[in-house]
Amino acid sequence: MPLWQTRRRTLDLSRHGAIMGVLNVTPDSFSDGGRFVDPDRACAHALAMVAEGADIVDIGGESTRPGAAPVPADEELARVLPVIERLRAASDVLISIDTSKAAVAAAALDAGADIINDVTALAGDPAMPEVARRTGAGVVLMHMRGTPATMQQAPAYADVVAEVAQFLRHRLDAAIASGIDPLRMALDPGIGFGKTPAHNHALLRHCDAFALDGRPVLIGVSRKSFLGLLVGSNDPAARLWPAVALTSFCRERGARIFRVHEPRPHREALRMTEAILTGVA
Ligand code: HH2
Repeated sequence: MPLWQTRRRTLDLSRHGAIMGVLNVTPDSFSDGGRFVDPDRACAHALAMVAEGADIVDIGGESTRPGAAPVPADEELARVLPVIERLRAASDVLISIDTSKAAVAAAALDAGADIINDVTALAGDPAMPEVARRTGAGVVLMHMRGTPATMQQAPAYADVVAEVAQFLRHRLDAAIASGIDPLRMALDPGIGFGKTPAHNHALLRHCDAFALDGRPVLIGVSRKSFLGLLVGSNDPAARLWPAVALTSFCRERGARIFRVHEPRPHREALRMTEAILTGVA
C-alpha cells in the first residue's frame, strides 16, 4: 500500500499515481531554461500546472542537464525562494525543492516546501540527511552515475537494473540509519543520469524493481533526449507523446509518481490506465 509522507500531508498512491510538475527557475535548463526566471511568471506557471492536475510542483534552481556547471548556494536560493514564497501564499499544493544542497533545502522548507528531491540521494552534502530528518520532509532518493558534468561520458554497467537497485538499497538503508522515517522516502532510477538510451529502456522496462520495501517509485522521462531518438526529432515538443506513453507503461509496471513538464496529458493517461488496471472508472 504505497503511502508517501511529506512534511504536511501524506499521499495515498495506492489507487492513483501523483503528477509532479517541473518548474525550472534556471537560465540554462535543457528544455525550458530562461522561461521562468521572473518569480511572478514562475509562480503563474506553477499555478497553471496545478490547474492542469499537478499534485506536486518541483522547483529547481540548478540545472542538472549533462555538462551543467554547479551553481553557488546563494545564487540557487535567490532563484528559488521568491517562487516558493509566492506559490505557498497562493496555493496549498505540495512543493518539492530540487536541490542537493542542505542550505537550499533548509531555507526552501522554512519557506513552505514539503519535499526534498535530491538527485544525489542525500549523498551530495553531508548536512542533507539531518535537514531531512529534522524537518520531516518527504525525500526523493535518485540514482546518478558521476555528476552532471561527467555523467554522460561513456556510462557502462554490467547489469544496469541490478546496479541501480543496489545503489538505491544502499542509499535507502543509509537514510533510515540517519533517522529518516522510511515512509517519507520515494525512489527514482534517475532516467538519463549517466545512462545510454538502452540503459534507460532497461530501467523503464523493470521499474518495478525499484519499489524497495514497498516505497513508491518516481519516474522522470519528460523531454529527455532518448525520447527524441525514437521519433527522429531533436525538437523537445516532439518528446511529449513518447513520454505520455511511458507514464502509462510505468504506471502499469508499478511506478507511482511522474515528474513531467505538461501535467494534463500525463494525468489523463494515468487516470485512463488506472481505470483499466483497477476496473473502477
Ligand atoms: N530529472 C531532472 C531534474 N531533476 N529529479 C528526479 N527525481 N528525477 C529526474 O528524472 C530528474 C530530476 C532533469 O530534468 P529538468 O529538470 O527538466 O532539466 P534540468 O536539470 O536541465 O533543469
